Amino acid sequence: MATAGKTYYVGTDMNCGGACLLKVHVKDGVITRLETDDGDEPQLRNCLRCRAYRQRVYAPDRLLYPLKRVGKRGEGKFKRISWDEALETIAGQYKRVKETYGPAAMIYLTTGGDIGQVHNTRTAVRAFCLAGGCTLMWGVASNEGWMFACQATYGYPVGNDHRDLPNSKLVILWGMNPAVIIDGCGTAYHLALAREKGTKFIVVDPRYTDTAALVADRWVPIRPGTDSAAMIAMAYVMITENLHDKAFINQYTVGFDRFKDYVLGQDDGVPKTPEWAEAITGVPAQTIVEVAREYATTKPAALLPSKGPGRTAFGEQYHRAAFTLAAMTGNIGKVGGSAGSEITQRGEIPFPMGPAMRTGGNPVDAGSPMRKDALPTPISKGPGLVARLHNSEVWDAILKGKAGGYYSDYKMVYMANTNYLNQYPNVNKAVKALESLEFIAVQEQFMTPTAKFADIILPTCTFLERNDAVWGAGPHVAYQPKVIEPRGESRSHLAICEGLAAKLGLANYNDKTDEQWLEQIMKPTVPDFERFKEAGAQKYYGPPSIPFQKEIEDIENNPFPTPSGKIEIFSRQLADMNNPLLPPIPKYIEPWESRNDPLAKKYPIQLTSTHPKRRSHSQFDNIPWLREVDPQVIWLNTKDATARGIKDGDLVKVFNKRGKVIVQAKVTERVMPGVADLPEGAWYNPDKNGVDHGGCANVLTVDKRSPGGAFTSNSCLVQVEKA
Ligand SMILES: Nc1nc2c(c(=O)[nH]1)N[C@H]1C(S)=C(S)[C@@H](COP(=O)(O)OP(=O)(O)OC[C@H]3O[C@@H](n4cnc5c(=O)[nH]c(N)nc54)[C@H](O)[C@@H]3O)O[C@H]1N2
Ligand SMILES: Nc1nc2c(c(=O)[nH]1)N[C@H]1C(S)=C(S)[C@@H](COP(=O)(O)OP(=O)(O)OC[C@H]3O[C@@H](n4cnc5c(=O)[nH]c(N)nc54)[C@H](O)[C@@H]3O)O[C@H]1N2
Ligand SMILES: [Mo]
Repeated sequence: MATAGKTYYVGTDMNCGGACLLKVHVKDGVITRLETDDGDEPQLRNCLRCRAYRQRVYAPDRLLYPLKRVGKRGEGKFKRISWDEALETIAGQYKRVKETYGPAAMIYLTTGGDIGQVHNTRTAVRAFCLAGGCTLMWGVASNEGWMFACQATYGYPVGNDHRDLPNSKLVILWGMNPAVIIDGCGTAYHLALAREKGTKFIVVDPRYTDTAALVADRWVPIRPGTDSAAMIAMAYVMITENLHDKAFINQYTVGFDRFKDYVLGQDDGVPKTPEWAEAITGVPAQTIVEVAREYATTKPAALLPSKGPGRTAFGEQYHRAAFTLAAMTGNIGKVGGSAGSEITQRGEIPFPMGPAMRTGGNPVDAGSPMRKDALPTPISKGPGLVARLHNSEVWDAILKGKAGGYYSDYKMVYMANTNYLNQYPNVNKAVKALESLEFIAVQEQFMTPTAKFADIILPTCTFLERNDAVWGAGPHVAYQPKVIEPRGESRSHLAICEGLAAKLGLANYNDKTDEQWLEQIMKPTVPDFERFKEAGAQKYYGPPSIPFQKEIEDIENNPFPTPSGKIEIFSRQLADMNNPLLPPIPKYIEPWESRNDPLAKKYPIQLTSTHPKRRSHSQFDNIPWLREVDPQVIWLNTKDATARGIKDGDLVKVFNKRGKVIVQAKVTERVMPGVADLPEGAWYNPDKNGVDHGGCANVLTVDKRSPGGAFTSNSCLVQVEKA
């Protein structure tokens, strides 16, 4: 525990992917000041959100006591109750629902919150699995399309290591914005190092991002959801100009000829020329030709596609196309190259599992068959089960149940580490679904739009009020010491679930203190645990890890874990599914709600909802300093704004058939015409007519998953008018 005037180094975490290092000054049990890593380079420096964390810990609206709803769902009227009553009620409701409808009727919803080793989203999963099971989810909002594409192409998912950036002669940041997106602490620093070394940068993004402003030699604006068309046309240029690496393709891949037939139009009569792609993507054919030539002739070159463009209808095709280009240029497994994969890579650090990860299996999963469209790989084992609900389909499943073809009827929801109503598509449908449930429990730090629908709220403490550790893509591991006592009666995730487990009658839920767990988890990684605790972090300075290096250096002895042992440009597993929406080679498939959709006549603007600078999703939306720094606005191109009589700073109405949002407009050339961007995560704040004044993008998004499981928030048509 803190003594007066002490300083701690604390690994941070709020599902931004950072795990940066915060320097916390504590006096008399109170946090007095926050700074950041001031140790050796590369430093794990915090961004604006962590610098404002003191306002989060001491926020006047922190939830400090267990609460019971006394008003209507969504109204936000609650009264204080005891922990005993709160946990007793939840355990009683779970038992009732399980006995009346079966365990699948209880859905556990979660995303990230803090992803510590001891306190995380799995603590409640363990309790419910031991108590009889519950419905779990699949379809990670971040990158399910990427995961699917990795399984099909490489057999397992691997990201790129940002320490390798300065080794590239050319980097193509495809929808990647690391100046804002802290998905791996220090990526922007490594970008800057590469820039200093003379690496060339191309940024492909509908927006002129902060990253483009920082490093781009060339900005290529592209219509959302059309990236696979641009990539396939790049392949056309490489093939017809004989620029592809035939030796690499022959040695390491299977099925290139099938892809080539499609690209040249030999199988469907449509050659995928740059002109073909221009009509779809809005990128001039000449630009596609130039980028293709540059990527094919500069060695080594890293194509780094991010998750954003994959969060579209058929998003998995974009990832498959990127992997194919990386193979065609022979950049996979090479220093300074890339597998065309994401940039988050935790390198060589072991990632042992915390206590709550050991669920012992979910009885609901145990009885379930596999989905027909799940790949038969070990990674699909859980997520591929019919019993799992896709994150985009929860509201529909709650409203329709078995009658709608779902695995169960659903009666109860337990939510932890998520602002689910706000963060998943179609908020107006969510409201109806949550209103229809028999019981809702929420573990929260704040009265979020989701918490307002709870019957019972359990107050959770922040990472500064409990002991934990985090793994980061520095790469590094960081300690999270408890620097102050939990505020009010708030508790850690493990403590909450320990209490819940007791009420559920589980004797074996937990037999160790946080410290004992930590020591056990950390030992393989940090042999000198005491020194690690003092320093706050262990950083890895060695050479970058290169994805698939061992496979490429010696494929005979290190085959890819695919059926062919090679990189599968053509996937037999996908061919066997016989699903035209999951083709065996990467293809461009016209997304729903694209600009060619007949719906575009009524709703002509393509809406993206990017990840915000001042928030981690919806976290920090209520923090005054951050609201001041970066107000919630919709980016609108000057041309579109002028045509609608909208001026910079005007309030506008953004709407489609799913909902309506009133928000301020930022009129700018930094987003291409026909596209608008409303960052995700602003808190839903409806008036009595259900019109949102908070700027919540998911009021507008479609609750439909892509065939491979990708989240589709960036396939969304809207109209914008002056409010
Ligand atoms: N500051 C901050 N950092 C975060 C988070 C956060 O909330 N805030 N969240 C973290 C999490 S959990 C995740 S999953 C990652 C998400 O990381 P990303 O998915 O990379 O982030 P986004 O901002 O959604 O998208 C990145 C870029 O893609 C562009 N884009 C959108 N649609 C398309 C498209 O169809 N084609 C192309 N070419 N570009 C497109 C956007 O304009 C944006 O600049 O970020 C992590 N880091
Ligand atoms: N339209 C649109 N929607 C999106 C996205 C998008 O790009 N566009 N991105 C999606 C992605 S990639 C993701 S990962 C999801 C994120 O979706 P969520 O995880 O639902 O979003 P958060 O706002 O991070 O919500 C976490 C909540 O957990 C609470 N919480 C409870 N306990 C704790 C704790 O111990 N620690 C912390 N830190 N928080 C706690 C926080 O107060 C907060 O309300 O959103 C998805 N939604
Ligand atoms: Mo995410």
